[in-house]
Amino acid sequence: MPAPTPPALPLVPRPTRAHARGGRFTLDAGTGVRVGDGAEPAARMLRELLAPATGLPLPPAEDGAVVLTLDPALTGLGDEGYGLTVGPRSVLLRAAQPTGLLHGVQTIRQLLPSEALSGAPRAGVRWSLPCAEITDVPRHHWRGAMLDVARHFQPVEYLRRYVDLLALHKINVFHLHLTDDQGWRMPVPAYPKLTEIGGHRSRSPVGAEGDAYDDVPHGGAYTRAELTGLVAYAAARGVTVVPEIEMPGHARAALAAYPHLGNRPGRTLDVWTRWGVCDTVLGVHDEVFDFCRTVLDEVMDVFPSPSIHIGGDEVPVTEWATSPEAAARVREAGLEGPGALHGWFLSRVGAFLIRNGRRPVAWAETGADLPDHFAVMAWRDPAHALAAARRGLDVINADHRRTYLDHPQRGGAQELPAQPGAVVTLRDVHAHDPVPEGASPEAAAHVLGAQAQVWTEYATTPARLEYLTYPRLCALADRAWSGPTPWRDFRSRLDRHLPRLDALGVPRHP
Ligand code: TNX
Repeated sequence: MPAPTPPALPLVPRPTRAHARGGRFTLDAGTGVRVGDGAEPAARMLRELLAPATGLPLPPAEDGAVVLTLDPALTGLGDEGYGLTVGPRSVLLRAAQPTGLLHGVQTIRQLLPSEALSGAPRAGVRWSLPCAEITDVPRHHWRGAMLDVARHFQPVEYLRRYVDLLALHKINVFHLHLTDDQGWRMPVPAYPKLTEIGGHRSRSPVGAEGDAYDDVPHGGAYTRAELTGLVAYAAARGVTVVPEIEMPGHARAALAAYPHLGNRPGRTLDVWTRWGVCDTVLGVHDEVFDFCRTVLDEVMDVFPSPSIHIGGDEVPVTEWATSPEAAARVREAGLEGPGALHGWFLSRVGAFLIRNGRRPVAWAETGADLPDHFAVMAWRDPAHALAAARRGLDVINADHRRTYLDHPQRGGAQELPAQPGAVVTLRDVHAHDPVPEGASPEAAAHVLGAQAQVWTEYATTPARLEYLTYPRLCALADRAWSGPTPWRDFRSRLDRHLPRLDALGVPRHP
């Protein structure tokens, strides 16, 4: 009789290679962890993640049945890969780099009964995992999720939970959209009014028509200590926080605080109370670049991320086209017209970041007006990602039709308020190939990965954010870590993953 096919391992994202073996390994009060050099952070994370539900102490022990080791010679595993062998009497987790161990710990967690993810003690559960042999290396290095805390502010405690959920899915970039027309959330000591004034708006639109308001003031800002704490918290979970400061557009909150940075001397502005694209943009005079450098110095001080996002999207030239100062700048820089100030502005600020050892990232179309050292976050059209990669720019594929989780996940009145516009289904997200169709191997090598976006015009609370984020982010994580997986395979793994989200109390979309 042929041996029964072992059940597929219900992991999200799907590992590169995984074989279930017969039998199970059980963790109990006596299980110890043998912790190799450099594996302490992973051991700590394993203990912290499992303690609330299981109460297991998992103490360090020389003869522990759970073994965590770092071996830099395992170069095939790269910076983030890991190997996991679960036998009836031992669990062996190996990686070349510490981040690989962290990802492996998330896999161990997913292999346990879903109750293991609960935040409260669960009695009467046998904490066992199936025997298996797994080798797992991510397909893409940038597996991101962007959260917009400018349109609706969320406290830092919530951002930590958001990071926890990203780490569960091996998402390694948390892109924090810190500023926009409707709010500035990061303190900069040299410009205190950015948060004092720019951190508050008098009201917000209600409904999608844009002509009704709630008359409820909205505001908030982080402290520097909260942000540095978040960076450390995320790093301990294998997640890099990539900050974004929007310029030269989506900057109305900054202009409300410091009107002299704009294009109309003497004008005062409010922090914007509408959604959409705002005509008011930063000016192009020298003080503006002093401001950008000072802000970005503080940003680099708080965020060690190799990449710094400087916005760049949706910049109307209305004001530049009629500003004498902008006209003078166009002449002096030998530009074709005010439209060329966009690329000129971003190149200048980008060059400053590069001099400081960071890589500028921008929401851009083809990147045609950006110098080579930029990474492009392509969002508007799939053709843009291809054009940018062909030009030799690094690309993060954030195609709005596949990755904008602020859009509803299905049509119909049963949905919570979401961005008006196209529906982005779970299947759309799962079908999102970070590598654009038609890319040569050279162009494909410039695709860093994919990212999901949660803009928050309509996502006012953590519950709404999570309803929009899950389970669609599971699909993005699968695609970005594993590459293409058959839809039905993904669906069946997801069905067994949803109880984990439920155990974590995620108010996900059904
Ligand atoms: C476009 S995509 C924007 C955001 C909005 C979003 C709504 C991009 C870089 N800009 O300002 O929040 O659409 O879906």
